[in-house]
Amino acid sequence: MTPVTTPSPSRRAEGPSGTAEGPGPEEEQALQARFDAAVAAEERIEPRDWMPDAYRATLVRQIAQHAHSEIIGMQPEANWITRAPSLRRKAILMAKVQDEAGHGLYLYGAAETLGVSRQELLDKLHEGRQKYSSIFNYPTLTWADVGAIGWLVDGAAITNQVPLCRCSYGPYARAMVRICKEESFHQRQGYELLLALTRGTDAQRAMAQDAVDRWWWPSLMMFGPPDDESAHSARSMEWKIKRHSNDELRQRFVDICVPQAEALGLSLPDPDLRWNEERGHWDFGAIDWEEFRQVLKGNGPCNEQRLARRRAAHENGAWVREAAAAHAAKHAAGGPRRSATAPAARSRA
Ligand code: BYC
Repeated sequence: MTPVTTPSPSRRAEGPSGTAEGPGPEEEQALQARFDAAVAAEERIEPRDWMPDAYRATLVRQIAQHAHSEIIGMQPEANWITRAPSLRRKAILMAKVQDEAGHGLYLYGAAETLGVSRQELLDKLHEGRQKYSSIFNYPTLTWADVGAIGWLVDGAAITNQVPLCRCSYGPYARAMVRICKEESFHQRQGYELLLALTRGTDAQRAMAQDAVDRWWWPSLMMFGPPDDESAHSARSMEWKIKRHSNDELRQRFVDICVPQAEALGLSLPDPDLRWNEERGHWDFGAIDWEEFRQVLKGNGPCNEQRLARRRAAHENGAWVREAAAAHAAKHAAGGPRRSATAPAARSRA
């Protein structure tokens, strides 16, 4: 990872000649030039550095969508916690679902460094004003879906997210390092689960194949629309938020999955899948972009259910937030007295 840079005063929002209204046009130009140079030099942009409004807005949009995806993504797999076939599988699945909650927290934290509050972002999610990943609007019909999600969905997530560890915005890049390590464990557990099924009975093999058949195409859609329809890619790549285009990462994912499917003894549901010697990549069939558009519009198989569940979870947790706020307020009021007694309390322990 590129070393983190300490913001120099000239990169800060309030420069030496800055006013309460912000920098004047000349100073703004200098700040923009400094920002461009920092991005070109692979330096990290940090929260207190000056940044263009559109860069900040793009980051808030992407990080918020990413955070929402992590917490909505807990639902399809949590559906199987009570029905996991063994204590070992249950413990693994619980740990994975908990990890996704943690990823959501790191990402909401990263978004907050850009001047938005978590509450504001959650309100937008609950009101359908911000998106989450299309993939979580599909149902988990059998136990094998847990394996297919781990192998394909987490596999796609890693392919997309490893380059985000080099994102130009420091807090997002650093959050991604830990997330990717955990996603890598998730991907392996999915692969191992499918391997166990494919080495099992005919019914287990059929269940694994059926899950892969249903999750393959939605996993390819996770990478976003094709490059020529991707509204944000060019700008995000200029700013080094994104390092590769949607189609590049999708191709990388297909190339990784084909040999893994062979090793699992499973087929991928695409008759057009063919090795292209000239390109050095696997060719694959046409993606149903109309399905993708419908899912984004809220018409996927589980959109309503996912949002309703999320809103209910938020409402049911109101008392925890209120209690935490009351606790914090109480301790803030009694802060100095508490710190004076703290050593004595420790020595009695
Ligand atoms: N689903 O210009 P584009 C996980 C939207 S979490 C829904 O290419 P961009 C996991 C896009 O937002 C997985 N919407 O956009 C969790 C934009 O709409 P707006 C989440 C999508 O941002 C738990 C419009 O389409 N990963 O893996 O340059 C358990 C045009 O697209 C989707 C991340 O969020 C989609 N699939 O590129 C297990 C990674 N694709 O905002 C696993 C971070 C596109 O204009 N995000 N849209 O209304 C990214 O890397 C990028 O945001 C994307 C899209 C590649 C997803």
